[in-house]
Amino acid sequence: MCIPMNHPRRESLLIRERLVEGFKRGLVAVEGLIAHGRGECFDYIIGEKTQLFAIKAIEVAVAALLLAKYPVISVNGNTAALVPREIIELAEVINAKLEVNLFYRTREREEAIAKWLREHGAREVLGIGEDASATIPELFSERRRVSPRGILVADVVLVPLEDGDRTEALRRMGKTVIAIDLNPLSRTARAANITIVDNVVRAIPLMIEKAKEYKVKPRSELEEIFKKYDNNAILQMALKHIFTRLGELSESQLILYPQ
Ligand code: PTJ
Repeated sequence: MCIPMNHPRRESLLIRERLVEGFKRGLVAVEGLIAHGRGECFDYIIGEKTQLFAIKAIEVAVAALLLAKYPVISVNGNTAALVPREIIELAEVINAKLEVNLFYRTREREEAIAKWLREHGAREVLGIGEDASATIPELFSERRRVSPRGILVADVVLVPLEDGDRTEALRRMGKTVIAIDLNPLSRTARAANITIVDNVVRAIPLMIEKAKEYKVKPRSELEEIFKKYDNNAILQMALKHIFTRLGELSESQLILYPQ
């Protein structure tokens, strides 16, 4: 698909194309295309830029990941299609494991995602086939199947683009959950310990940058950053931003051309 260089929605359309390409490669579930549309809508409303509430959450998320004994990044179809190189780099910088975990799990798709990640430089990808032999208690979706070397034993789990019930189940297991979700009202966003309300394509590169910066900080400083955090305040900030932005827009000139 050729998108003209001067198309006013070029960036957004290019991201959409990555999803479509991922779908054609067997990485993205058909439902993943719908989920992306929901995300696009929230991104439009937020202003398609990383806002302060996301930056604050990113800082704390990175501190939590660097403090973790056993951090794991959970990868689904959309994340693999949108930011394959970036999640691998993030995993390397913070020394985390990568685990494929799918809501619409099929053997073909988990293997296609693992292959895709390996082609992008991943050395180890957990959660494929028999490796997903452990179970998250009280969870009935396919997401319950996890690796005993990965999410099962992780203390901090990063879940980009999640569906809420697993976040809640992981919290019940005592894990720290970091979500990236453009919808500040989703169950995932509300159940996570730390919610980054931003597009995964912007959030992950910023997390890599922050992780490189924070890696040299003493643990005590990272602990201080983590301890002070209030996720409810961050979600409130995100909603207030949407509210204010829509309020301002509703009083501005919206038509592009005079009648
Ligand atoms: O690959 P699978 O089988 O694990 O399936 C993945 C999807 C995303 C289809 C599955 O987890 C799902 O159905 O998710 P939901 O319940 O639709 O939730 C996805 C959330 O991610 C929604 O709140 C969207 O607003 C949000 N979202 C969509 N695209 C992005 C996003 N958040 C951040 N960045 C995005 N690019």
